[in-house]
Parts: sequence; structure tokens; C-alpha cells
Amino acid sequence: MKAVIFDLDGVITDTAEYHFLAWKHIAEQIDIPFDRDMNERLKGISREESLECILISGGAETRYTNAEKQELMLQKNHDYQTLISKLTPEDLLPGIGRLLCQLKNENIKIGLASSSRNAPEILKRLEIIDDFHAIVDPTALVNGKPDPEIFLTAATLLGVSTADCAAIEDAEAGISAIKSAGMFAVGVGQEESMLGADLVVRQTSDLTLELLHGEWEQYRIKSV
Ligand code: B16
Ligand code: MG
Repeated sequence: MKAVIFDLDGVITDTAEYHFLAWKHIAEQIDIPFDRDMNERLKGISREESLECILISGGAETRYTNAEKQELMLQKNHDYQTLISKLTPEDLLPGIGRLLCQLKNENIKIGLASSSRNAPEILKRLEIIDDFHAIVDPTALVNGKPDPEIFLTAATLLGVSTADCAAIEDAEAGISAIKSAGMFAVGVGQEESMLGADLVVRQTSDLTLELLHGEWEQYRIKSV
């Protein structure tokens, strides 16, 4: 294992709650019901795809022009940025600071594969941006998760072969993307929503380098 590639939202910090609040505000304005189940479906997908999902769920997919959709996304992002401006290093999910230290001590490269355009700002606020050897720019990609492009790009930026990478995700679309990239997939969450993952942990506090190394060894043995 020469590199570990992290998803951001739901793995490094719990910004899913802030996405929820910001989308809920928009959904209320346009009279579309929006709840936490719906928010689950938006995990890992882009801002544009998220808006489309919300509009489709409310039967409003043809109600807005492209310019109006841009305006709704601008408003959502404005609300979201106000919420994330309060993030501090205390908002790192449990165990993540320890795992980053362990990876640095072992000279294992660290990458970020987040669909969020706000990712660099969030890493700065969490005071961990300098730990990352590569951060993929999602605006430079053609396809979002579950396409493997974001993880393949991270491996290229890190200069590590995909077979030597592990990647950690909390969303189904992300696990599919990791597996299509040919990497060792670690899921954070309920086993049933992490189908295809090579290792599933219930919470980030269970993520240790010792566990990753142990499961990685088993995985390599099985795949030869
Ligand atoms: P933004 P991840 C994703 O982050 C979120 O899970 C998803 O809900 C969001 O729509 C997407 O980022 C885009 O975020 O609007 O900030 O560009 O899980 O890939 O780290
Ligand atoms: Mg995520």
C-alpha cells in the first residue's frame, strides 16, 4: 500500500449535514419536499446532479431554465459556504487525525478525491491541507463518481499505480468508482450500503493503519 486516497464529505469531516441544510433551504423556496433520505442520495454526486435529483423528485425537471438553475446552485453554495466558514480542526471526524499521522510516519502518500469544489477551503479550515500530496480538481474531470476518473486522476497525481492504492469512501457511488479504478476499497458506514467494498468500518474511529495493513494483506493474497 503506497497511497491512501480519501473522500472528503463523510470521511474526513461531516459536511453532509451542511449540504443537507443548504439544499433544504433551496427546496423549501421552490416547494419541493426534502428530507434526510433524499440527502443520502446526493452523497458524492456533483452540485448539478444534486439539483437535478431534487427537481426530478418534485416533478419539476422542466420548471427552470438553465440560468435559473445556475442561480439556485449559486444560492445553495452561498449558504453552504456560510456554514463551512465555521469549521475548525475540532470538526475532523474521530480517528482521521491519527490515521493521517500514521500514514505520514510510514511515508504513505495521501490524496484527496472529493467531488466538492469547496474541498481545498475545507481542508484549510481543518488545518490538514499540507498533509495532502495531491488534491484532484473536480472541475477538470469529465465524469463524476461512480466513474473511476477521480480516483485514477488521484493515483496519477500521486505517481502511484492503482494496484498500490487504497481509497476510503462513505457513498455507494464512491465505492463503485474505487472498485472500477482497480483499488482496495474501504467503506465507512452500514455494511448493506457499502456493497463491493473490500473492508467496511462502522465509523471513522475504527480506521487505523494497522487495520488497513492487515486487510490489505488478505486482499492481496486473495487477488493473486
Ligand atoms: P460542492 P465528496 C461531495 O463531496 C458531496 O458528498 C456531495 O453531496 C456534493 O454535492 C459534492 O461534493 C459537490 O460539492 O457543491 O461543494 O462542489 O463526498 O465527494 O467529498
Ligand atoms: Mg463522501
